[in-house]
Amino acid sequence: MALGIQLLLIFQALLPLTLPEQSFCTEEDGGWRLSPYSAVQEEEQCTVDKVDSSISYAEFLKQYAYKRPVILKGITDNSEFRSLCTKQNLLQEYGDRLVRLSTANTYSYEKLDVSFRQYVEHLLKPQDVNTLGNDTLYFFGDNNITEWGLLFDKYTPPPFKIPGTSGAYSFGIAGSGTGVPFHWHGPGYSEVIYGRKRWFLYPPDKTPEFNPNRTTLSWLLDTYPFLPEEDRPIECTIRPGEALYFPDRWWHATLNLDTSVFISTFLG
Ligand SMILES: O=C(O)CCC(=O)C(=O)O
Repeated sequence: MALGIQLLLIFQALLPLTLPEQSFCTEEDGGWRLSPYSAVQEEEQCTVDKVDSSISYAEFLKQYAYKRPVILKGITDNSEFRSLCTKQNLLQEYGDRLVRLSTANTYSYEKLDVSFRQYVEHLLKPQDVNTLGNDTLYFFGDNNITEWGLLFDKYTPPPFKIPGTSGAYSFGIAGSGTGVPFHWHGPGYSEVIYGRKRWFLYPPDKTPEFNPNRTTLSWLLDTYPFLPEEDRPIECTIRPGEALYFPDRWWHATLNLDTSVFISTFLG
């Protein structure tokens, strides 16, 4: 690829994206969005199938459950859960509770316990492009079910289960530009309650090119633009009202385009 095109791709990826003004009222963003700019953009073309609530369970099992990712649109109503996840409400209910943060690298062994208020007021911020994943703290999962159970009871997961599995939740909140680099595990769903999350996926037999200690953001800027067409991931950005399903052992990496509140349902 010519150097000029490579520079243009990097420039485009860095170009701030102006969001529509209505996005900034607190009802729309639950009080979470910290900045009117997002450091990174949505993909040019979403390459994950999207289906609406007319899909049957039989069709889900046949077409997607064991074969490929899919985004289910409008399949559950989580408006009550969403109203409980505003910044003001969560700080009021959980501000003094401890949350466990993990580093945002593929093999994340470092953990840090801080109060939820300390996380929200001091650590929740946009990703610094020069900071490594193993030096970035991410709040996702490790949730104390006794403390967060009342909130999780109000969440309605996507209705389609994989036979022989049951669901376990991982809840998180993270700044724009943050995310988890490529990894894989069992099947599950991911939903954003506030914000947007860009997903990158590869089938189990196609190991992506990535550095496990670098952030998804640095992968997007340094690796993604130079991938030949056939090595590009399947990708899409999800927003509230959409649930992304990833099958067993599919590689995936995430990137929060805004400050995001999100929940995964792991089917194990
Ligand atoms: O939501 C995220 O940023 C991480 C989600 C993820 O990697 C997962 O659900 O396995």
